[in-house]
Amino acid sequence: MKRFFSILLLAAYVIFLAGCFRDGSAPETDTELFVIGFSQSGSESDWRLANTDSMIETFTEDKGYDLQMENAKQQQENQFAAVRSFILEGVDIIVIAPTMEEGWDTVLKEVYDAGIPVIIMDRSVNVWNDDLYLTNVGSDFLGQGNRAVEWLEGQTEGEELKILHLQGTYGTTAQLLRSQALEDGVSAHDNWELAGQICGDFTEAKGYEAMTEFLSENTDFNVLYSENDNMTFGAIRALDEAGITYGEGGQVRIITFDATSAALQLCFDGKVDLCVECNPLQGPSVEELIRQYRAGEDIPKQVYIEEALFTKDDLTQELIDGRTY
Ligand code: GZL
Repeated sequence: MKRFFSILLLAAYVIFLAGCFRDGSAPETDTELFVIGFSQSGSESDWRLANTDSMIETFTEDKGYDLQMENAKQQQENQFAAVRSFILEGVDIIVIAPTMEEGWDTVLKEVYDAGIPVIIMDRSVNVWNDDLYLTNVGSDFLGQGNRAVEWLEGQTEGEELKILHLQGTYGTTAQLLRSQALEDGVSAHDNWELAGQICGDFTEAKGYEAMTEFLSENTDFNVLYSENDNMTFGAIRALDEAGITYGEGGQVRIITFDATSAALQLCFDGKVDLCVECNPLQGPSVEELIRQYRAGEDIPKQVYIEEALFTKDDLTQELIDGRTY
């Protein structure tokens, strides 16, 4: 009789164990990867490609991460779809490099209700309640623009300035705040005026198209304030075709944002007057914030990345060659 109950007990134990692995998945172990759903806004610029590389190089499997990246091709709807797929997948955290600032309330509420934390990287989102995300790590875009305006003030004491404003993708934080800084600067100087405001969508091709179209009607400006390097590269091509000189001793001073190595080289060669750095290497900062979150530490709602200004005097060929983007 005892033998019978032993067999019965053993049978019950075997059935119990089978139930633990019903779905065939292994039990949770400390070797399980931390899954990051990353919605990248696009591939529009050298800056963006470097930003993507920084995330891929930081969140590797041998460091315990499973980085699942979706590229939105600069379309916010694609980001919403990616975020919703991350919710369904039950990732451990979602990182978003947003296209536009507006429009995020609904999908971030869905993430919030699913209990998944969100880190906003690079630009910002404008939502009714910032509890919908853990933190925003990125650039101080208004500070970038204000430093560019201060530099221009210092370079052109009292000169009559006609500024052509080449803007990035409308509605992105980088465009909104870099534009605000210039518009505030123009309002504060009676001897400054905007020769025009055109949009290059942060790409070289559209920067070239927008500049070419503008130059067909107006060449009366002496400053180009271009909201990223790739648009600047396109604009320079259009200036060359129009026979307009720029940079050191040229008709047009050029201010450009991002400080990619190609732009720094133009600055060092006297073709561009000011490079305003916008640091794309944000993977390590995001990783540190994730570490703080997993450790239950307090996290600031806004974290700014260190950035600088470069003129020709600040540059050496060695510095440029040593840049990673
Ligand atoms: C800045 C980023 C901007 C870059 C552009 O953080 O949002 O978008 O300045 C990029 O190069 O397209």
